[in-house]
Amino acid sequence: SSLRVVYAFAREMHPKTTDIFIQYGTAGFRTKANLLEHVVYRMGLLAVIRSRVKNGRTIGIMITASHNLEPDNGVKLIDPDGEMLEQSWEAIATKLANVSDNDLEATTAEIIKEVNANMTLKTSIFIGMDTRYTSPRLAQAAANGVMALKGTPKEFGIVTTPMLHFFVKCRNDNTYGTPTEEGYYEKIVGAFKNIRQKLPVYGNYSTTLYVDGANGVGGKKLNIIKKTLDGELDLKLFNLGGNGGKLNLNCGADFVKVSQKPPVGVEHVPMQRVASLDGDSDRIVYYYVDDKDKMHLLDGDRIATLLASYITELLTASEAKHLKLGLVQTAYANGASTAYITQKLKVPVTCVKTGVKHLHHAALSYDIGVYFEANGHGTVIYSDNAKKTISKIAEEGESEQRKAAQLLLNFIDMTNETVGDAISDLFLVETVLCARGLDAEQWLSTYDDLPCRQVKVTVQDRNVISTADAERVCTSPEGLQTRIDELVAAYADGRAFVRPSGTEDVVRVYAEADTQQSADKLAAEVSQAVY
Ligand code: 16G
Ligand code: ZN
Repeated sequence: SSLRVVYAFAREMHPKTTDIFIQYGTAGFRTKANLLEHVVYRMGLLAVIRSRVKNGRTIGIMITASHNLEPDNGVKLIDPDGEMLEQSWEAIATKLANVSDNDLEATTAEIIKEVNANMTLKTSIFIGMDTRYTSPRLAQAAANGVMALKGTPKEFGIVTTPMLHFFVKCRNDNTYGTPTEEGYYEKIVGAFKNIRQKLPVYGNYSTTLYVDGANGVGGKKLNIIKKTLDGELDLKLFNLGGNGGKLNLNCGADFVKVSQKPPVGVEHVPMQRVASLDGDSDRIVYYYVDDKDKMHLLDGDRIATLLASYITELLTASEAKHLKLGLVQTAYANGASTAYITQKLKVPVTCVKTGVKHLHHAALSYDIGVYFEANGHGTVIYSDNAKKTISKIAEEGESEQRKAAQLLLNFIDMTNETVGDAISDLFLVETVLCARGLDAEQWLSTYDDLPCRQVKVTVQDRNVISTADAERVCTSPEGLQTRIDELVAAYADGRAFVRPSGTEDVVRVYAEADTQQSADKLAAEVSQAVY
């Protein structure tokens, strides 16, 4: 049969050359790039099957290893509404990725039967990639997999991860936008310009923004956007991948957040706010360096509180207060941010397990759900009911109400609701800072973060650690949680937890306390207990 030819082709073109087991983790498959070609080819096959289970709606394949260093790469699938692949399919993906070349044909047939895919449906698969030198070859393997099952691949070349999510969503729901890079700029940057016309610059807000592009794709795209801006924002871009700058190396959002140090490659002007993106541009954190050379971090928690408080203000002004706004965080959220949100902003908070899919899912239960990981991945999602209500007020409300609702509509358009998006989030943050006339120091002064420390511990088998209650409680090995409780009890404002990483073979330890010294010490003690 023609499928026979397909599998013979796979063996020749994209053979499985390793016996190392690979798992579809928190953000897809991720490992050394040279171990991935057969995996990506097979994800091409799986994307077509997935699309045919979804009535031929478009599925996305993104080639990226996000904030990891250059030698790594990865692949993840995007579901029709621009969301992460449905969790129940992760096991199917893992199975398909690990079978031998000899068993590929039978396993593919089995999966098709199991999920009941109608293989006669026409299907198009969107493929995007980050800037890694191994990405084009992997994107080609994905396209070959798609064609092998008679799907039509559409390659977008180098795009940010959130752009590909946006394209997939638009392709399946044209009311959301146009599935092209231009369509993305038109919607998101267009809304930003629109809102700037309504909210003039005032107070301490300055339109100058420095950006650390992590030598990845996000900076390159901001360079395109920069040319279309007309004084609304004066972007000064660093780490764009030239001058020998290496992807994510000592720069980018993950480096800044975890090491609590400013990135290399960025010119530092005291008090100047800087936005730092990660390698595929789905994370963003802000920071500034003060006149004593001390760095101050404004992480995902800060961005979440800033956005939530502004949306609340607009909801009140538009008298749409009955819409329920809520915030979703993980255990990594700084305790001070949670206290601020619940006590000062009076916004309900849900805590979930690490990983965007968990946050996104929990955010769906609010009319307006703001979700952010402390590491800078997050967005805002609006229910149909919320959008309808706000649109109606924007048309029919009293003058002041109408104005607020119209701003809110622009705010919604600026938001990439499919997934956390550094570029979209950057425009959202800049809008709120401008609306409130804030500089970075004032933004930081909203509340005081508790000093914290993150470390990783290498153990023989990270899977001996299990957790419950959104990773805040360690349920095995026995006795570890009791030990952590004892250690924590010795510190003022102490809190700590351990969890197995979903992306690396390590155990992660997080600790916070009233001073940096204490947080560091607590983290070290808990690490010791993990060994
Ligand atoms: C992935 C997740 C990110 C999470 C991180 C945790 C997505 C798109 N990305 O990068 O949300 O914070 O994993 O990594 O879900 P860890 O399990 O190694 O700590
Ligand atoms: Zn990323």
